[in-house]
Amino acid sequence: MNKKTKFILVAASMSAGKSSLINALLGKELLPAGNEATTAKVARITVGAKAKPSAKAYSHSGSIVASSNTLCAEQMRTWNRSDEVSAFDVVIPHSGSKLHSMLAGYTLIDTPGANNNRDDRHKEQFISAIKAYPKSPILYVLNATQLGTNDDAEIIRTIRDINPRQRIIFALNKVDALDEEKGENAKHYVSLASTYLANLGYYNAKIIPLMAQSALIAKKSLNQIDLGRTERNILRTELERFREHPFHFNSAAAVPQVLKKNVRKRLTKISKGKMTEMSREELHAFVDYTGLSTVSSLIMDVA
Ligand SMILES: Nc1nc2c(ncn2[C@@H]2O[C@H](COP(=O)(O)OP(=O)(O)OP(=O)(O)O)[C@@H](O)[C@H]2O)c(=O)[nH]1
Ligand SMILES: [Mg+2]
Repeated sequence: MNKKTKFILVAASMSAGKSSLINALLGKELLPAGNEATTAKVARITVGAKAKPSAKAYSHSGSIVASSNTLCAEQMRTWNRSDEVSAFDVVIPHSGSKLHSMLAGYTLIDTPGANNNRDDRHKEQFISAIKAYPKSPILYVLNATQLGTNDDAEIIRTIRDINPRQRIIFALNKVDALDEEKGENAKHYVSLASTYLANLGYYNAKIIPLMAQSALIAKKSLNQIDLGRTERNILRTELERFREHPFHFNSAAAVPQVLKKNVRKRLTKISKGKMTEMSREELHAFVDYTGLSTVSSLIMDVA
Protein backbone atom coordinates (compact mmCIF):
# COMPACT_ATOMS: atom_id res chain seq x y z
CA MET A 1 0.00 0.00 0.00
CA ASN A 2 1.18 3.53 -0.87
CA LYS A 3 3.11 5.22 1.94
CA LYS A 4 1.01 8.35 1.61
CA THR A 5 -2.23 6.50 2.21
CA LYS A 6 -4.29 8.05 4.98
CA PHE A 7 -6.51 5.85 7.05
CA ILE A 8 -9.95 6.65 8.40
CA LEU A 9 -11.58 4.24 10.83
CA VAL A 10 -15.34 3.98 10.73
CA ALA A 11 -16.79 2.85 14.05
CA ALA A 12 -20.22 2.52 15.66
CA SER A 13 -22.54 0.15 17.44
CA MET A 14 -24.38 -2.44 15.33
CA SER A 15 -26.57 -1.26 12.46
CA ALA A 16 -25.85 2.45 12.92
CA GLY A 17 -24.90 2.65 9.24
CA LYS A 18 -21.08 2.31 9.01
CA SER A 19 -21.07 0.16 5.89
CA SER A 20 -23.85 2.22 4.29
CA LEU A 21 -21.80 5.36 4.90
CA ILE A 22 -18.72 3.84 3.25
CA ASN A 23 -20.83 2.63 0.33
CA ALA A 24 -22.30 6.12 0.00
CA LEU A 25 -18.82 7.64 -0.10
CA LEU A 26 -17.85 5.09 -2.77
CA GLY A 27 -21.10 5.64 -4.69
CA LYS A 28 -21.92 1.95 -4.91
CA GLU A 29 -23.01 -0.97 -2.79
CA LEU A 30 -19.73 -2.71 -2.27
CA LEU A 31 -19.89 -3.66 1.40
CA PRO A 32 -22.67 -5.76 2.83
CA ALA A 33 -25.19 -3.68 4.81
CA GLY A 34 -28.42 -4.69 6.51
CA ASN A 35 -30.44 -4.69 9.69
CA GLU A 36 -28.98 -7.89 11.11
CA ALA A 37 -25.41 -7.77 12.48
CA THR A 38 -23.68 -7.58 9.15
CA THR A 39 -20.03 -6.62 9.22
CA ALA A 40 -18.01 -9.41 10.79
CA LYS A 41 -14.56 -8.60 9.37
CA VAL A 42 -12.39 -5.53 9.15
CA ALA A 43 -12.57 -4.27 5.57
CA ARG A 44 -10.05 -1.73 4.27
CA ILE A 45 -11.19 0.10 1.17
CA THR A 46 -8.57 2.19 -0.57
CA VAL A 47 -9.58 4.66 -3.24
CA GLY A 48 -6.69 4.83 -5.71
CA ALA A 49 -5.87 7.54 -8.21
CA LYS A 50 -4.34 5.35 -10.89
CA ALA A 51 -5.01 2.02 -9.28
CA LYS A 52 -6.42 -1.12 -10.85
CA PRO A 53 -9.29 -2.78 -8.97
CA SER A 54 -8.13 -5.52 -6.63
CA ALA A 55 -9.33 -7.38 -3.57
CA LYS A 56 -7.44 -9.62 -1.14
CA ALA A 57 -8.67 -11.63 1.81
CA TYR A 58 -6.38 -12.45 4.76
CA SER A 59 -6.43 -15.38 7.17
CA HIS A 60 -6.10 -14.99 10.95
CA SER A 61 -2.34 -15.47 10.64
CA GLY A 62 -2.17 -12.68 8.05
CA SER A 63 -1.52 -14.73 4.93
CA ILE A 64 -3.51 -14.11 1.76
CA VAL A 65 -6.24 -16.71 1.34
CA ALA A 66 -7.96 -15.33 -1.75
CA SER A 67 -7.56 -12.53 -4.21
CA SER A 68 -9.43 -11.10 -7.16
CA ASN A 69 -9.02 -8.41 -9.79
CA THR A 70 -12.68 -7.63 -9.99
CA LEU A 71 -14.74 -5.98 -7.29
CA CYS A 72 -18.05 -7.56 -6.67
CA ALA A 73 -20.38 -7.24 -3.71
CA GLU A 74 -21.09 -11.00 -3.70
CA GLN A 75 -17.36 -11.70 -3.18
CA MET A 76 -17.28 -9.27 -0.24
CA ARG A 77 -20.33 -10.95 1.28
CA THR A 78 -18.68 -14.37 0.99
CA TRP A 79 -15.44 -13.18 2.63
CA ASN A 80 -17.40 -11.38 5.32
CA ARG A 81 -19.10 -14.67 6.22
CA SER A 82 -16.07 -16.97 5.92
CA ASP A 83 -14.48 -18.27 9.16
CA GLU A 84 -11.19 -18.54 7.34
CA VAL A 85 -11.03 -14.81 6.61
CA SER A 86 -10.08 -12.26 9.28
CA ALA A 87 -9.89 -9.09 7.15
CA PHE A 88 -9.88 -7.95 3.56
CA ASP A 89 -8.35 -5.20 1.48
CA VAL A 90 -10.01 -3.66 -1.51
CA VAL A 91 -8.53 -1.14 -3.93
CA ILE A 92 -11.05 0.77 -5.96
CA PRO A 93 -10.05 3.18 -8.73
CA HIS A 94 -11.72 6.56 -8.31
CA SER A 95 -14.55 7.21 -10.73
CA GLY A 96 -13.48 10.71 -11.69
CA SER A 97 -16.46 12.35 -9.93
CA LYS A 98 -15.53 15.26 -7.67
CA LEU A 99 -16.45 13.65 -4.36
CA HIS A 100 -14.86 10.35 -5.34
CA SER A 101 -11.59 11.80 -6.61
CA MET A 102 -11.24 13.75 -3.34
CA LEU A 103 -11.05 10.37 -1.63
CA ALA A 104 -8.09 9.22 -3.70
CA GLY A 105 -5.23 8.21 -1.39
CA TYR A 106 -7.52 7.48 1.56
CA THR A 107 -8.34 4.13 3.06
CA LEU A 108 -11.70 3.73 4.77
CA ILE A 109 -11.70 0.99 7.38
CA ASP A 110 -15.05 -0.62 8.12
CA THR A 111 -15.22 -2.30 11.52
CA PRO A 112 -17.79 -4.69 13.01
CA GLY A 113 -20.22 -3.24 15.57
CA ALA A 114 -18.41 -3.84 18.87
CA ASN A 115 -21.61 -4.44 20.86
CA ASN A 116 -22.58 -7.75 19.28
CA ASN A 117 -23.28 -9.95 22.32
CA ARG A 118 -23.71 -13.03 20.15
CA ASP A 119 -20.19 -12.84 18.80
CA ASP A 120 -17.28 -11.64 20.96
CA ARG A 121 -14.96 -11.75 17.96
CA HIS A 122 -16.60 -8.57 16.65
CA LYS A 123 -15.43 -6.64 19.70
CA GLU A 124 -11.94 -8.16 19.46
CA GLN A 125 -11.73 -7.22 15.77
CA PHE A 126 -12.81 -3.69 16.58
CA ILE A 127 -10.29 -3.30 19.41
CA SER A 128 -7.42 -4.57 17.30
CA ALA A 129 -8.35 -2.11 14.53
CA ILE A 130 -8.26 0.79 17.02
CA LYS A 131 -4.89 -0.41 18.29
CA ALA A 132 -3.50 -0.84 14.77
CA TYR A 133 -4.30 2.73 13.66
CA PRO A 134 -3.74 4.94 16.73
CA LYS A 135 -2.99 8.04 14.67
CA SER A 136 -5.88 7.78 12.26
CA PRO A 137 -9.07 9.71 12.88
CA ILE A 138 -12.29 7.90 13.65
CA LEU A 139 -15.55 8.61 11.96
CA TYR A 140 -18.03 7.54 14.62
CA VAL A 141 -21.55 6.87 13.41
CA LEU A 142 -24.28 7.59 15.95
CA ASN A 143 -27.75 6.25 15.21
CA ALA A 144 -30.27 9.09 15.58
CA THR A 145 -33.04 6.56 16.24
CA GLN A 146 -31.11 5.04 19.18
CA LEU A 147 -29.29 7.96 20.61
CA GLY A 148 -27.61 7.85 24.01
CA THR A 149 -27.38 4.10 24.48
CA ASN A 150 -25.01 2.37 26.90
CA ASP A 151 -23.58 0.40 23.98
CA ASP A 152 -22.32 3.56 22.30
CA ALA A 153 -21.03 4.89 25.63
CA GLU A 154 -19.08 1.68 26.15
CA ILE A 155 -17.55 1.73 22.66
CA ILE A 156 -16.65 5.42 22.91
CA ARG A 157 -15.07 4.82 26.35
CA THR A 158 -13.13 1.88 24.92
CA ILE A 159 -11.69 4.15 22.22
CA ARG A 160 -10.80 6.76 24.82
CA ASP A 161 -9.15 4.21 27.11
CA ILE A 162 -7.05 2.76 24.30
CA ASN A 163 -6.17 6.02 22.66
CA PRO A 164 -7.28 9.17 24.50
CA ARG A 165 -5.90 11.52 21.85
CA GLN A 166 -7.50 9.90 18.83
CA ARG A 167 -9.59 12.44 16.95
CA ILE A 168 -13.24 11.56 16.43
CA ILE A 169 -15.79 13.11 14.12
CA PHE A 170 -19.39 12.17 14.75
CA ALA A 171 -21.99 11.54 12.08
CA LEU A 172 -25.55 11.48 13.40
CA ASN A 173 -27.02 9.01 10.92
CA LYS A 174 -30.63 8.13 10.07
CA VAL A 175 -31.90 11.68 10.63
CA ASP A 176 -34.44 10.92 7.89
CA ALA A 177 -36.17 8.63 10.40
CA LEU A 178 -36.81 11.46 12.89
CA ASP A 179 -40.43 12.51 13.09
CA GLU A 180 -40.52 16.27 12.83
CA GLU A 181 -44.24 16.38 13.52
CA LYS A 182 -43.43 15.03 16.98
CA GLY A 183 -40.80 17.69 17.46
CA GLU A 184 -37.90 15.39 16.63
CA ASN A 185 -35.96 17.93 14.61
CA ALA A 186 -32.33 17.55 13.64
CA LYS A 187 -31.12 20.54 15.64
CA HIS A 188 -32.60 19.15 18.83
CA TYR A 189 -30.99 15.76 18.19
CA VAL A 190 -27.61 17.31 17.48
CA SER A 191 -27.88 19.12 20.79
CA LEU A 192 -28.85 15.87 22.60
CA ALA A 193 -25.87 14.14 20.98
CA SER A 194 -23.60 17.00 21.99
CA THR A 195 -24.62 16.74 25.66
CA TYR A 196 -24.30 12.96 25.60
CA LEU A 197 -20.79 13.19 24.12
CA ALA A 198 -19.74 15.92 26.57
CA ASN A 199 -20.72 13.55 29.38
CA LEU A 200 -18.36 11.01 27.84
CA GLY A 201 -15.54 13.55 27.77
CA TYR A 202 -15.88 14.80 24.18
CA TYR A 203 -16.59 18.52 24.48
CA ASN A 204 -17.63 20.62 21.46
CA ALA A 205 -17.80 17.50 19.35
CA LYS A 206 -18.21 17.96 15.63
CA ILE A 207 -21.54 16.38 14.76
CA ILE A 208 -22.96 16.12 11.26
CA PRO A 209 -26.57 15.08 10.71
CA LEU A 210 -26.48 12.40 8.02
CA MET A 211 -28.74 10.26 5.84
CA ALA A 212 -26.28 7.64 4.56
CA GLN A 213 -28.92 5.48 2.94
CA SER A 214 -30.45 8.34 0.91
CA ALA A 215 -26.99 9.61 0.02
CA LEU A 216 -26.10 6.16 -1.32
CA ILE A 217 -29.29 5.98 -3.38
CA ALA A 218 -28.67 9.45 -4.87
CA LYS A 219 -25.06 8.56 -5.66
CA LYS A 220 -26.15 5.28 -7.29
CA SER A 221 -28.57 7.23 -9.44
CA LEU A 222 -25.84 9.73 -10.36
CA ASN A 223 -23.61 6.78 -11.28
CA GLN A 224 -26.36 5.37 -13.49
CA ILE A 225 -26.84 2.29 -11.33
CA ASP A 226 -30.42 0.98 -11.49
CA LEU A 227 -32.54 1.63 -8.41
CA GLY A 228 -35.05 -0.83 -6.98
CA ARG A 229 -38.64 0.21 -6.23
CA THR A 230 -38.01 0.85 -2.53
CA GLU A 231 -34.98 2.96 -3.35
CA ARG A 232 -36.92 5.02 -5.89
CA ASN A 233 -39.63 5.63 -3.29
CA ILE A 234 -37.11 6.68 -0.65
CA LEU A 235 -35.40 9.03 -3.09
CA ARG A 236 -38.70 10.58 -4.18
CA THR A 237 -39.86 11.16 -0.59
CA GLU A 238 -36.54 12.57 0.58
CA LEU A 239 -36.19 14.83 -2.47
CA GLU A 240 -39.60 16.32 -1.63
CA ARG A 241 -38.50 17.05 1.92
CA PHE A 242 -35.26 18.48 0.59
CA ARG A 243 -37.07 20.90 -1.75
CA GLU A 244 -39.21 22.11 1.16
CA HIS A 245 -36.34 22.63 3.63
CA PRO A 246 -33.00 22.54 1.82
CA PHE A 247 -31.07 24.02 4.76
CA HIS A 248 -32.60 21.84 7.46
CA PHE A 249 -29.60 19.60 8.18
CA ASN A 250 -26.98 22.15 7.25
CA SER A 251 -28.26 24.56 9.91
CA ALA A 252 -28.33 21.77 12.49
CA ALA A 253 -24.73 20.60 11.95
CA ALA A 254 -22.24 21.28 14.74
CA VAL A 255 -19.26 21.97 12.45
CA PRO A 256 -17.07 25.00 11.66
CA GLN A 257 -19.03 27.83 9.98
CA VAL A 258 -16.81 27.85 6.92
CA LEU A 259 -17.83 24.31 6.02
CA LYS A 260 -21.49 25.15 6.48
CA LYS A 261 -21.14 28.19 4.27
CA ASN A 262 -19.69 26.21 1.35
CA VAL A 263 -22.59 23.81 1.40
CA ARG A 264 -25.11 26.64 1.93
CA LYS A 265 -23.90 28.38 -1.19
CA ARG A 266 -24.64 25.31 -3.26
CA LEU A 267 -28.01 24.77 -1.58
CA THR A 268 -29.12 28.38 -2.11
CA LYS A 269 -29.79 27.61 -5.76
CA ILE A 270 -32.42 25.06 -4.73
CA SER A 271 -34.21 27.51 -2.48
CA LYS A 272 -34.41 29.92 -5.39
CA GLY A 273 -36.01 27.21 -7.51
CA LYS A 274 -33.27 27.22 -10.10
CA MET A 275 -32.80 23.49 -10.50
CA THR A 276 -34.75 21.07 -12.64
CA GLU A 277 -36.32 18.31 -10.58
CA MET A 278 -34.34 15.03 -10.69
CA SER A 279 -31.56 16.66 -12.74
CA ARG A 280 -27.95 15.73 -12.00
CA GLU A 281 -27.50 19.18 -10.51
CA GLU A 282 -30.37 18.61 -8.12
CA LEU A 283 -29.07 15.16 -7.14
CA HIS A 284 -25.64 16.65 -6.40
CA ALA A 285 -27.24 19.31 -4.22
CA PHE A 286 -29.26 16.59 -2.51
CA VAL A 287 -26.03 14.71 -1.69
CA ASP A 288 -24.83 17.93 -0.03
CA TYR A 289 -28.11 18.10 1.89
CA THR A 290 -27.73 14.51 3.19
CA GLY A 291 -24.59 15.56 5.06
CA LEU A 292 -22.30 13.27 3.04
CA SER A 293 -20.19 16.07 1.52
CA THR A 294 -19.65 17.67 4.93
CA VAL A 295 -18.67 14.33 6.46
CA SER A 296 -16.11 13.71 3.75
CA SER A 297 -14.59 17.22 3.85
CA LEU A 298 -14.28 17.13 7.63
CA ILE A 299 -12.77 13.70 7.86
CA MET A 300 -10.27 14.35 5.10
CA ASP A 301 -9.30 17.55 6.81
CA VAL A 302 -8.19 15.71 9.94
CA ALA A 303 -6.82 12.53 8.32
N1 LIG B 1 -33.52 5.18 7.66
C1 LIG B 1 -32.22 5.02 7.43
N2 LIG B 1 -31.67 3.79 7.42
C2 LIG B 1 -30.35 3.69 7.18
C3 LIG B 1 -29.53 4.83 6.97
N3 LIG B 1 -28.26 4.40 6.78
C4 LIG B 1 -28.29 3.06 6.88
N4 LIG B 1 -29.55 2.61 7.12
C5 LIG B 1 -30.02 1.22 7.25
O1 LIG B 1 -29.57 0.71 8.49
C6 LIG B 1 -29.30 -0.71 8.38
C7 LIG B 1 -27.89 -1.00 8.92
O2 LIG B 1 -26.95 -0.38 8.05
P1 LIG B 1 -25.44 -0.88 7.94
O3 LIG B 1 -24.75 0.04 7.03
O4 LIG B 1 -25.41 -2.33 7.66
O5 LIG B 1 -24.96 -0.64 9.44
P2 LIG B 1 -23.57 -1.07 10.10
O6 LIG B 1 -23.28 -0.05 11.14
O7 LIG B 1 -22.56 -1.31 9.06
O8 LIG B 1 -24.00 -2.45 10.80
P3 LIG B 1 -23.07 -3.66 11.35
O9 LIG B 1 -22.02 -3.92 10.33
O10 LIG B 1 -24.01 -4.80 11.51
O11 LIG B 1 -22.52 -3.24 12.66
C8 LIG B 1 -29.46 -1.05 6.90
O12 LIG B 1 -30.72 -1.65 6.72
C9 LIG B 1 -29.38 0.31 6.21
O13 LIG B 1 -30.11 0.35 4.99
C10 LIG B 1 -30.15 6.11 6.96
O14 LIG B 1 -29.52 7.16 6.75
N5 LIG B 1 -31.49 6.15 7.21
MG1 LIG C 1 -21.45 -2.94 8.65
